[in-house]
Formats: sequence, C-alpha cells, structure tokens
Amino acid sequence: MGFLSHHQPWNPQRSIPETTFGFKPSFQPPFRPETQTRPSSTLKSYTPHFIASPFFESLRVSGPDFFASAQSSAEVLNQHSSEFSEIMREYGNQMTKLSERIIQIVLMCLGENFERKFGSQFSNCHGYLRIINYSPFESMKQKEVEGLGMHTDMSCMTIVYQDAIGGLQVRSKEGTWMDINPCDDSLVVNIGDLMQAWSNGKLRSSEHRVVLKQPVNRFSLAFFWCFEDEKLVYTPDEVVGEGDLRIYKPFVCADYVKFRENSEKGKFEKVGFTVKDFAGIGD
Ligand SMILES: O=C(O)CCC(=O)C(=O)O
Repeated sequence: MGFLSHHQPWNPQRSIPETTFGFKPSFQPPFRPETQTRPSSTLKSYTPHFIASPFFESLRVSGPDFFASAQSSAEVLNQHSSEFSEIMREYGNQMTKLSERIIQIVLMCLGENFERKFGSQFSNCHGYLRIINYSPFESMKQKEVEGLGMHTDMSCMTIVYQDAIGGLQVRSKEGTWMDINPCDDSLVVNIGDLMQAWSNGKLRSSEHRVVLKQPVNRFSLAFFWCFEDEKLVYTPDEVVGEGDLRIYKPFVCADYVKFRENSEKGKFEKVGFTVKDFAGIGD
C-alpha cells in the first residue's frame, strides 16, 4: 500500500480549489523577488526556485495555528486580507481531521483492534501545508521537464490536491512510473517514511515525482501529517508480527528530519536519502 485516492464529498457544483479556497489562488507573479528583503521568518517558510528544481517554489503554512502561520507568510503570496489565512486555517483543520480518520482506517487494516490499541501513538501528530507553484518551462527547448524529482515524503501521511494540469507520478514496486491523473473532487493520499518505519515496512512510502508536460503554471497543495519531534518511532511487537523480523531501528523523529535536511544528496529537504538509509537494519 502506498498511494490511494480519497474522494471528497464536497459540493459537486464547485471544484476543490473553489470550495476550499473560495478562489483559485493566483500565483502569477507568484513569489516575487522583493521576497528577498522580507523578514527571515517569512523567508524560512518560502522555498524559492532552484532549490528543488528550477520550476518549483513553495510556501509552508504550519499547524496547529494555521491562521497565524498563514498571516506571517501571506505577504509573500500578495494576500493582504485575512481571507487567505482563514481559508488556510479551515483547510489545515479539515486535513488534520481527515488524516486522523484515514490513519484509524489504516490501523484497522493492519490488524484487529489495532486502531484502539495504537491510535494513541498518533494523537500528538501535527500537520503543515505546502502551497506549491510550478512555473512554466520553455516549450521550444523541451517537451517535458522534471518539476520535482523523485523522492519519498518524510511524513506519516501526505494528502495532495493537484490542479487539472497533472504531472504527479508514482513509482510502482517494479519501478514503472504511473501517472496519477487529476480527478475532480479527489485528493491523493500517500504514505510517508515515518509510517513505513512505524509499520515495519507493512505500509510502503512510495517514490513519486512531478513531471511537467505542458508549458503552463501548475498548482498543488500538499498536507504533511507527521509525528511530534520527540516521538520515538518504534514498531510495536504486534505490528511486527510473530515470526517476523524488525527491519528498522528505533529512532527519534526529529533526528530523522535533521538527517533529511542535512543530507548531501539533495539540497531540498525531501530529495535524496530515505528512512531505510537512516534506520534500516540489514539491506
Ligand atoms: O506537487 C505535487 O503534486 C506533489 C508534491 C510533492 O510530492 C511534495 O511536495 O512532496
């Protein structure tokens, strides 16, 4: 299990961006050069072009107070009213609730009564949003470009909204790239590295990437749901299962996040090493 699609029962007359944001956010001009002179708190939440790829830029809005976080970053998006921050609060809170619900279902699938036994392990999880803008590439030079390179997410779980442009791809166990086509009123749910380690590999953190095939702006909004920093990530014996071997060493969540951020393989926090490199036992 890695990627799945969640059909959201929103108002069918309105698309997800309209329903969730009240408008389709305008990223043109997205994050302007004046950003360079903004206070460091704003800059920290902004990932400019040429870190993940020449086309990718993003803004982080963190929970649990999504409103306050959005307020401190709103200027970068040229959003001066509090409407933007209110929408981020609503969206962040809804995604938190949805993550809690999905994790209960995932635990139920892992074993009988597991949601009751282990639900508390996820009760201190927190989430953050990444508002992502992919800029158009020069179609005269290339037919398609990599907007975001292959990576796994650090989170327990990620919920992605993508606009109608498409480009998200997931790698199968066999190594084939599959398109995750945009679908009205649907969100993509992806298991992340923390959950792969916690489940002793029973849930797979899928490798994915974004390939831009049209020379137009692409917008996505990802919600990353993660363990608290101080959490010791350790698979309970029942989850490992009788006769099965433990394939991850216990580790503190924040240490893994630091490992990813400092990884030399890629400058962007998510590209490069995975939890297997960090805490895997054996091959
Ligand atoms: O832009 C997308 O559709 C996916 C983004 C993503 O994979 C990520 O931010 O980790």
